[in-house]
Amino acid sequence: MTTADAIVESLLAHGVDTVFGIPGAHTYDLIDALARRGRELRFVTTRHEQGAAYMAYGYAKATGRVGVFTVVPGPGVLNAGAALCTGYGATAPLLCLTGNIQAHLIGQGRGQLHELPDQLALLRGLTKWSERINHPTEAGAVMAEAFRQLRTGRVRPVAVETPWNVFGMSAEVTSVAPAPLAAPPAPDPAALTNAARLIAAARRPLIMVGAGALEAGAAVLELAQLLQAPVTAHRSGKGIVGEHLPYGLSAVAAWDYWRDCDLLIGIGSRLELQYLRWRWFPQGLRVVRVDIDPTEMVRLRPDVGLVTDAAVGTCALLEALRPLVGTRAARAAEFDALKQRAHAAIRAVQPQVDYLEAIRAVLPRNGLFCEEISQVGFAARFAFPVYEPRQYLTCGYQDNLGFGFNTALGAKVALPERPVVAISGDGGFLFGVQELATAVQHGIGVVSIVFNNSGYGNVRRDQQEKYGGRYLGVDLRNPDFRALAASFGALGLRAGSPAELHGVLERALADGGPAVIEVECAAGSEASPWGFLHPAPPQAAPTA
Ligand SMILES: Cc1ncc(C[n+]2csc(CCOP(=O)(O)OP(=O)(O)O)c2C)c(N)n1
Repeated sequence: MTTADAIVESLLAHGVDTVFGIPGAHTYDLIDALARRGRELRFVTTRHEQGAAYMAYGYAKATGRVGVFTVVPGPGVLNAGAALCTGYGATAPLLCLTGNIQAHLIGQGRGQLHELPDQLALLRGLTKWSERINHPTEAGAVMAEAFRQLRTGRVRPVAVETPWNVFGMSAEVTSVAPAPLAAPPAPDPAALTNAARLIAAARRPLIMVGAGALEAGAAVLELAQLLQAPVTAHRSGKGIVGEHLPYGLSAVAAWDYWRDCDLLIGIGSRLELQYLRWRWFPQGLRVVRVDIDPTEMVRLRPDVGLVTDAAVGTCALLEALRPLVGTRAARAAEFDALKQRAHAAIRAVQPQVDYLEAIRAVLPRNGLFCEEISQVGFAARFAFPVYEPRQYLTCGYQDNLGFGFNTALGAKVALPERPVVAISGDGGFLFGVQELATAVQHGIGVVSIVFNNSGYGNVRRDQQEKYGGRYLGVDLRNPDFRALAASFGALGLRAGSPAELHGVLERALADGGPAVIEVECAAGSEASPWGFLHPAPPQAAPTA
């Protein structure tokens, strides 16, 4: 078997069905091996490596399965870099397959095609784990380790590089089978007892969930019911306990509750909302964390930490708590009042909230919504309710422009039967607009809503508020978005108000193909969402 064949056989053995990417000389043997297995493995060619990597990210985030992409070494890897760091920050199982220059030339600096001084070091700086396949006999084991890394511990991208002349080299390949996976660590019994005691004694606990809890929804809901405690999320954990349920609180409603909270239970979450955004803590607050990553317990030390998988840890807590906690009086009415107050308060963020309500009204309950850093995207984090985990696709802490539309395409490739809507500003949309060609070529029916305020609106507001209105680099002269979409062969539409967007979005979703809807907003006309993302401390100004 050649190395390239062994890599492809390994992908199949690990259940991969789609590879995103762009071919190039170094990876021709890999591309040909993929072509020979074209019936089992779909290849989605993109127009930029950033697109390939974000699509793999969207595929992974929408499903929890490994998202695979292949790019040429050097510039191809660098072009994919923003998506790799997004995947690193936002807990995505991404596999990057790339090449390198010929094995005997690596590290010599002779200026070979696509050469980087030390590509493997670069990849290791962007991933959880990266390795080189030096010979076909190593291929099965390296790939199995890549998948083991993707499926154990904290989920983060990995990369495998193969020198140009090694892809086509043949040898006896003994196995491409998956490696056995170790069970997640069981929670420490003493810590479990301490955590249960703390939790049982708390009067007003708050449960905070993040991307690490995406598969723990049922257990988290049971914990919320047992404790009569609300559950909140910032962006990655949205939908784990949906806001349509009594216990699911938006971040704005949760901030209201936070004033009198006495225990924070973080499950699979970095607690960015509380420690970086709210930055105010009720007196005497205790913290219990459940996280698979032991370094989290050192970075942000809780009163009690359980190093384990989110579902395993939450189930263990439930078992330990049941004998300690009787039946508690339902607090649904109290939570409902918080929801109503939050709903009324966020209505000030216009026109974003009205547009988000129009989208929510049209997008079916099983639909996926992909945010992007923009005035509407920021508001979506607290004003766009979702019903299930993996329905709200986010870039996590990178907050990187350009991730949205391309990520939504990958999600739609993974889940073609589900409606997928991506929102962005005019700035962010043009970071990845070339993938409209991919959408049309491969029939990927994402509906993109572009809120056009003729500029990098968020920066414009910052320059206005913090730099006396000395604007630089924020005004954008845009294309005609309808004509742009049409030139690619996509549907181009326009909406001038939330009511109009309602009908236009219905039409675009019914059409089923790729569509771009432009929504014009006057420059600087959007209310700031930041008061809700970084609320003022309660003493200074009570929450809205
Ligand atoms: C990759 C990347 N480059 C630059 C930025 C800095 N940045 C943050 S918001 C923003 C403006 C976004 O403009 P637009 O997409 O039009 O959305 P708007 O704020 O106008 O709604 C910029 C440039 C970023 N977040 N990510």
